[in-house]
Amino acid sequence: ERTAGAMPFNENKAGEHGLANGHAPQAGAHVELTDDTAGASTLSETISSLKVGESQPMLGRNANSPSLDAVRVDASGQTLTTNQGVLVADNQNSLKAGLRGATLMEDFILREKLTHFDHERIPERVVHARGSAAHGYFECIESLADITRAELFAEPGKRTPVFVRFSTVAGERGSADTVRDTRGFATKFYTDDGNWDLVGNNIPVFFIQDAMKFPDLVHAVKPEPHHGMPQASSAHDTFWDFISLMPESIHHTLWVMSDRGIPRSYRTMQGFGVHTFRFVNARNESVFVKFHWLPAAGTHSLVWDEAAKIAGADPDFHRRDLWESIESGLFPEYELAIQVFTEEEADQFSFDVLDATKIVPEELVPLRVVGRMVLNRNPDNFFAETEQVAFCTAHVVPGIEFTNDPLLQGRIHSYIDTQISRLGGANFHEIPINASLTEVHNNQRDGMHRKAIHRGRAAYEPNSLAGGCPFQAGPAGFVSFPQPVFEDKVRGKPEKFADHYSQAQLFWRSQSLIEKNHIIAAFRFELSRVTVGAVRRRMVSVLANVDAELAQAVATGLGFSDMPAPQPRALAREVKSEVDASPALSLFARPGEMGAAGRRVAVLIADGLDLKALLSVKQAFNDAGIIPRWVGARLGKVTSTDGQQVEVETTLEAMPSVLWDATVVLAPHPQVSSSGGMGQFAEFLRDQYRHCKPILLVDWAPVQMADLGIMTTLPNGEEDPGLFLAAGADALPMPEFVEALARHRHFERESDPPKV
Ligand code: HDE
Repeated sequence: ERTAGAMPFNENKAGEHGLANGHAPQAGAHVELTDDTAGASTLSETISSLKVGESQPMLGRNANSPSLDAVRVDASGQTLTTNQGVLVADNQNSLKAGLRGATLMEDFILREKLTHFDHERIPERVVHARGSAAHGYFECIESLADITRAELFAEPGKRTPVFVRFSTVAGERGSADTVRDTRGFATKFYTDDGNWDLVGNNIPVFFIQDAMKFPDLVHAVKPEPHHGMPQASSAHDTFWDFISLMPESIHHTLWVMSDRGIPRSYRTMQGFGVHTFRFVNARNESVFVKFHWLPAAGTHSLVWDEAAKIAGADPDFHRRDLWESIESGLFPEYELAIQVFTEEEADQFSFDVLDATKIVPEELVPLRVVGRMVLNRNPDNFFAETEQVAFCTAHVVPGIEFTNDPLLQGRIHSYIDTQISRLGGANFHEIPINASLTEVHNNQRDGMHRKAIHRGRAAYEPNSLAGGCPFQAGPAGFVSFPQPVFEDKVRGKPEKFADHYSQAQLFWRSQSLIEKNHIIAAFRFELSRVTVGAVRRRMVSVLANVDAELAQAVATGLGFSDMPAPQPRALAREVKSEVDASPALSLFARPGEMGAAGRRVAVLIADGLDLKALLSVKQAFNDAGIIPRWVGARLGKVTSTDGQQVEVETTLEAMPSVLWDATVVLAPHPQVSSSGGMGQFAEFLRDQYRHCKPILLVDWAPVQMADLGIMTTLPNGEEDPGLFLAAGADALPMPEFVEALARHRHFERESDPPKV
């Protein structure tokens, strides 16, 4: 029975059951968050590893754009309102005809809340749906005024705000980060002359040559339409059916089957503009240009078994890595390099520079580093910024122009078009993350969600009623390069486009043995998932045109009893590349200048750990910018040999082996086994070993490792350069271990199939 004034069921919700005085909910109380580590008495307070990735991005003025600052909202200390600004008294209960009665139509507060919720989702991007982004700046380090009038390249030291979004191509918005795929690398430069979007990828060539084929490609790689599978994977029939019938795609396919398709981090992959673009200077002279992003952290990748396991252990692996490195102050950095050549030079190349399935080898036209980009701030809100950002290849500024690349020409249309449906109308440029820093003045008006309030009555040009404003800029504005055009209207391709193999061969020849083995294994995996035998054979017949050994190895891997004949080529004559091999195409060509900084190391602890060793490890890692965490079998505390307690920060279960770049085991074998987690410890170490990561074991005997199946020597009898055994805290080989970590992986121990 209800009695006025009786205690409500839930003390925190006084209005529940309508028992509060006169049905009036109490005024909300502001609750201060407490830090639950305050007052902690264990040693972890002083020796906890570097904590990164708190939920709130770093504060500070938005370095990018005042338009973002103007719309940043912070509800701290504020009272709840409706969208009309009316204070909400009760956010727990709908308005009812009596406590057990029906909800009233009149409840505009409930209806507003539900209606807004019902419309929270927008269509995801048709490709590149899964992505993560960051703010930062681009800094010019060499004036390019002689070749382009683009003002962001005008003088050394000039900084331009940027917003960069990285993505996978095929997966849906909630798919895993580490799947095998090309990665998007899209940069919006908020220049003083308007926005320039460089919408690139981490692979310098594309699958197809003509925009006409893009919907076919995407339909082939996306989940098959009848059952909606597989998610975020190219390992299925329709993809390989299409690819094996489209030999122009083989060059890109080799890249994505290489370890470039499974990067370690967005910080460790290159970016490419892919197409040939045009620079135009103030004298209206033009050169061709290709854009390259070179990561300061070097180019590093995962191994396939690891990537597949990470997809389960932490589908947000790359998103988290980007977020946490920015929060911890280890800002991702890239150099911008360009390749510049004239139209006359391009005409002499063995390939067509308008063909996006071809690179310009660095050995033919060297890279020139002209700027650097630093990503130093996480977005405040994923939806408002990362989801709503609209990259369009049509967004160019004076001095940067398109070429006739038929893929690029199609993109100029496609991106704006897709934003109109994705972002709900033609005014997406007004969404703060998309707004240019320069003022926008034109006679475009109205449409869904128009934000600008235009004054005056003349929305046409020419006009006299508004004094002719806004008036056209003439030569100060965007003037298209006057390229002569004098040919027949035609559907077709130039002859050089028909050479599908010479650059695929160049790529293959330029790979190290390790990389070649990984490519073979990737083809084997993907094609093993293909259920139609004829598609598998057709694909091998394409590979036979690239390299006989490659084709044979894949055929053997697929259990073929005979080799299919090479697929007939579109171009009968052999094309000789300008260079025999391009060392720059190897992933190992650019280890980066940051050493091991930013790598994550699991420090496995259990009772009986040596505290002195732990402190030395921590010091060495701090000095090298390496991020350690104390990992145990269970959360709680472990006791060191001298009776001190150390708090376990995460567990073998919560953060399994694949999430770490290396491991240090600080407790001796018997303690590790008795900590109750030996099964997980063994699995953890085996995966570290199998994925070729550095391992340091303190106070372990080789025989104890052998029990886990871990060899201390390589198959050829030499010492494993990534495996360290140390006797006690005074003998820790920290410089050597850090060096081994900087080498990233020790593929010398790899075997196919794996021994461990
Ligand atoms: Fe895209 N692409 N693309 N693409 N693309 C999109 O635009 C398209 C191509 C790339 O983080 C879409 O806003 C066509 C090459 C990136 O928001 C869409 C063709 C390259 C991103 C679209 C291509 C790219 C996209 C989907 C062939 C590397 C993500 C949603 C003519 C140079 C940008 C959207 C972001 C996104 C169309 C080919 C890179 C549908 C028609 C080549 C990085 O407009």
